[in-house]
Amino acid sequence: MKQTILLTAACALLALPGRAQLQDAVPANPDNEPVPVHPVPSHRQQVWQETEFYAFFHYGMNTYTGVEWGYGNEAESTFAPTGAPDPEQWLTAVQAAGMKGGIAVVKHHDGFCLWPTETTTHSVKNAGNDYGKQTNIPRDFAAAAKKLGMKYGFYVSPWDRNSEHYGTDKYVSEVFLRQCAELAQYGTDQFEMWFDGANGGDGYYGGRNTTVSVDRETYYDIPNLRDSIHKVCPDCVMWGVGGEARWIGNEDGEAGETNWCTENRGSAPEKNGMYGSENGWFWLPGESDAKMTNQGWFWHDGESPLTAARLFQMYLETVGRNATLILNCPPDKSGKLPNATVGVLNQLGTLLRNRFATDYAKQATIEASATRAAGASRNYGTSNLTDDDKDTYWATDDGVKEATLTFTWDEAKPLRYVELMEFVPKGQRIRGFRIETTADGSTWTKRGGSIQTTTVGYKRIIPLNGSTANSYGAAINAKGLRITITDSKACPLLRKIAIY
Ligand code: FUL
Repeated sequence: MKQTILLTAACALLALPGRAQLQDAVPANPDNEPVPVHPVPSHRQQVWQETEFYAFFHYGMNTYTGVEWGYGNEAESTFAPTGAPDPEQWLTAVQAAGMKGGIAVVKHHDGFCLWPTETTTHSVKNAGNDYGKQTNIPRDFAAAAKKLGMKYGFYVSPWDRNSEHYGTDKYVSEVFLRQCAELAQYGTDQFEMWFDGANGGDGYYGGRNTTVSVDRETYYDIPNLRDSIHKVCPDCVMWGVGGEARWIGNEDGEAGETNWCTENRGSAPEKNGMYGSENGWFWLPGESDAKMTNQGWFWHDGESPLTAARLFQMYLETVGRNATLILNCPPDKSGKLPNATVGVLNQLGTLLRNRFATDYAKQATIEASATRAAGASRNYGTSNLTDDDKDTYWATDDGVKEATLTFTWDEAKPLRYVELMEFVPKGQRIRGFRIETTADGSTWTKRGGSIQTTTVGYKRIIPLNGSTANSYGAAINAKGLRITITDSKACPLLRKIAIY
């Protein structure tokens, strides 16, 4: 009955004389914009992906016990920093390396909370010294990030080996969800919450000393949690269990050369993490977590940082392969990053700045074999490739899935890298391309060695000499470089091309 009344009302509305005017007021597609290729990213996923390269800070009870996974029975007094933990020092050091933000572990699997939570006594409130008692990592981390103009987020472990309630509904509603809510008091502009996949197993559990198994898909009431977090923190991507970004699946800082931002949510991330799925139903971009030191996630005595050259290679194999890179930099017992770590982060920053200093695409004459017809207030010309505007892009007409972009210079330029970015708000499209250079203007040589030039996605960086490990060898001197898109799901849309 209700439906009949609604339908009748709708028919009456359609018959109103104003209807034709309404249609005229919204003409079809004045800007001749390409239709999206679904799935497409949400606004918060777009904002998140722009962060590209950020830090992980594993610091907490394990820093003082020397283990990677605390059992949950550690005395609170064991947390006794030898100085005041200093998130501003952490973030300043990673900013120098070119990182745009960071995620601080505020509770690991051992359950010890690095802020004065109301949900448990297992927190800094009962730490072993004054430095410990005054510690409040989420508060100081968020404040430092805001001061430095960086993004921030928190890692709060769903698995809690300390809580007597773990495994029951009470843990979820009165401990875990409340902890997530408490963290929002330190800032609602968090860009990512890390919900780790390690869940359930043996632990102290308030003295039960037992094994608890949970089904992580259902136990944490994730849809409800996701909705509640988004109401308070609208740009916060929920990683992992939260289902908004996927684990690349190795912890080596290596994404697949072919890497789709699309995935089927049911697929085990462990299986397909490096590559995504070309025909995935969800926008689920990859994040690669990796360590910048040679031991665990937490600081261990005798640990040393990897070289800046190795970290640069990780950057090429993650950010340069359509993934984000979250690089772990563990503070030591003083609550600060050691000098050796800070030194390597500085060197990495210098490498990134120097190697991507001069963008020769901006000095080139650019010709396209095809360009989409302009609309009333938007054009799709090649100047959009080099204007540093993330909202403009070069495109071809609908149905044109192959095209060549040719960059030429009067004088030869020393070239090493090509960076490509698709305009992903309308979906990831490109599935094949080729890069060639010419020294004399007539003979073209394929570049990139045996690297698969399949997907582009948000960002792809191709070392022209074909090696991510030794990408900064002799430059290729060229008077021309051309990129041929050989296959695309629909007309290709490129937001940026840079040539270094
Ligand atoms: C894993 C955890 O179990 C490790 O301890 C670490 O936090 C890493 C980033 O994620 O799943």
